[in-house]
Amino acid sequence: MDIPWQLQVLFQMLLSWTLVANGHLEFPFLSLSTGHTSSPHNEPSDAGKFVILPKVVGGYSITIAQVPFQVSVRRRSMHERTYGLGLICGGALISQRVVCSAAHCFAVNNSYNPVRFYGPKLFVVVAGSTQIDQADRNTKEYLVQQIIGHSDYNATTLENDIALIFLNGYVSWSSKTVRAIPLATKAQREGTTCLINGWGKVTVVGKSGSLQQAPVPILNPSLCRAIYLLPMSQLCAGFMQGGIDACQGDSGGPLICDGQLAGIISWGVGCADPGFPGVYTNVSYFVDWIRSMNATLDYSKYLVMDSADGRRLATSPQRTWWLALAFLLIALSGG
Ligand code: 4AZ
Repeated sequence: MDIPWQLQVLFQMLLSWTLVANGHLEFPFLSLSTGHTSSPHNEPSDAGKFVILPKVVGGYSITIAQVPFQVSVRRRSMHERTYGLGLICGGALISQRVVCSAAHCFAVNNSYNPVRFYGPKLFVVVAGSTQIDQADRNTKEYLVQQIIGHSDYNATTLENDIALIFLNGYVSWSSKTVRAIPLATKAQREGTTCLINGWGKVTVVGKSGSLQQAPVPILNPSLCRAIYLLPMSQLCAGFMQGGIDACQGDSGGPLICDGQLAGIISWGVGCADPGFPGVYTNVSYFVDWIRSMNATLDYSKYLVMDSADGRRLATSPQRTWWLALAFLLIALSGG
């Protein structure tokens, strides 16, 4: 039986009150921790008390072949030093050159409005990989030509938390583990079970090196408004009882409903805590924005990167020159 949203709101209010009273409610941005830190969360003496821990997101391992549009966005300097390090956010391929992700992943300073976005050279995008720290022959890596963060991205409310990553190269569809996902053009119905993926935190201490997935139902917009004061450009999904949710490091990744990109993992209070579902950018609200931004992109342009260490990168111009030279030498010595 479905619980009416009004009852869920009542439950939510009671729960929030209990959490605040016990000092377990923390907002990532407002830091509303009540400061009752004297009661240690993990002590055996807490047994029997109502204690909410940041907990396992509650997903399961999948392979990239199941979600071939999923990419990771990484800090280039760390990635080039140690493969697997530098995860910033997730993202979803929506065309051969465009990844859709969250604006907050690229914001220079997330506490000032209007926000500025980092330049493209700081990032790499990795597609076709199940493990964050292992590349195989299906793994493709791309430098970034341009980051387009939404100009009305609000670092306080996280409204308009959407960004397009224009890749410095075309994604080939030759690999079965790299594909684009279509955009959802219509709002999702409440109760639709959607999927989230990511390499983000699975426990309070650890990220998963292996791609995780979890199902989350779309919640009633009035319930989302009551919990988080969400506008139409955001939606919330998950379980009021907690246990399954996106978490830090998953942001920017896709919320997939009926095989379409319906949301972008954006924020929430904690992870998988009862009463606080995940908040997502409502992609159907931004389809016109995505199309108009895509129309501004110059598809003939490629950044020439200045790093000497382009060996891992599929689009490295250095590698192309070395290959050309090698072929020339072989041809000359053979003839
Ligand atoms: C984050 O920090 C984040 N539980 C993403 C999603 C959620 C919380 C935090 C939702 O990237």
